[in-house]
Amino acid sequence: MLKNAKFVQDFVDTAANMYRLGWDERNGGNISMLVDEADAAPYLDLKKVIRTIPLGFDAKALAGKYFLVTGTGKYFKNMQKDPETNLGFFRVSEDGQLAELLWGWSDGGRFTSEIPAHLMSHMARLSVDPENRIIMHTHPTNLLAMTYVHECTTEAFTKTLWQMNTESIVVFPDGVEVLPWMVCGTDEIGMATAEAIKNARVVIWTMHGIYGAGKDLDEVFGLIETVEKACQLYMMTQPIGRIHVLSDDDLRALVKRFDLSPRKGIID
Ligand code: 2HA
Ligand code: ZN
Repeated sequence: MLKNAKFVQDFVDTAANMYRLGWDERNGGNISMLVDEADAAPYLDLKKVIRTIPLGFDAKALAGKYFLVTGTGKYFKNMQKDPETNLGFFRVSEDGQLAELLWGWSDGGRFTSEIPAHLMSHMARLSVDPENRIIMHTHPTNLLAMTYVHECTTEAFTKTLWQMNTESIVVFPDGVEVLPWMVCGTDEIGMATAEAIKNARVVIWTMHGIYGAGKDLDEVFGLIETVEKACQLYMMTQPIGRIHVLSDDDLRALVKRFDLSPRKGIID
């Protein structure tokens, strides 16, 4: 049974933590994980396709690759209890048009409505980081709140988050890309996200949520957690008024201490 595989256990544990933090109300959020064939093979007959589901766009660059993905309409709250209904494991068909379902969505379900943004972001990240395995989308509360009160540009948002917490520039020296509000679940937002995620491992969807990318679940969860912490500090201090934030000199000292290559155009 695939649900006994460590990568499935880690996946549902991560989803449970995200739910616990209040990031994934109702069916909010979705995760996709690129899985090595060798990690799944001991648990599953990879020749046995349960059914095929049209992807709705061309994913030829991912042909033959395996993904574990959350289902559309499914709740993070229920993931641990019932992975086989809430998750699906599929291979992208040779022509890049279909998901070949090998396990999961046992109630007849299908992948998240955000599948274009997920698979297009996998393609984009793999082109700049061959180690990338995870794309994670969620709705952290303070991050969303901040998009209502802060200027929503990549430069302004990145600068503020770096100023709000010492950890920020260390954990995301590539900054955060910020997209304007767009209708979710479309190829258009998928393409915009994929384009942006080439420049940074974090993409913010104004008045909606965040996308994170990286090599494993802990890394991406930790990345989003750190962004959300900076947003929380911003929102907590906003009504009271700040008497200081990290200065450009402070940020430059962190760059030196941790030997970082920070995103250009923010502190110089
Ligand atoms: O449905 O978060 O963006 C889950 C979502 C859509
Ligand atoms: Zn969402």
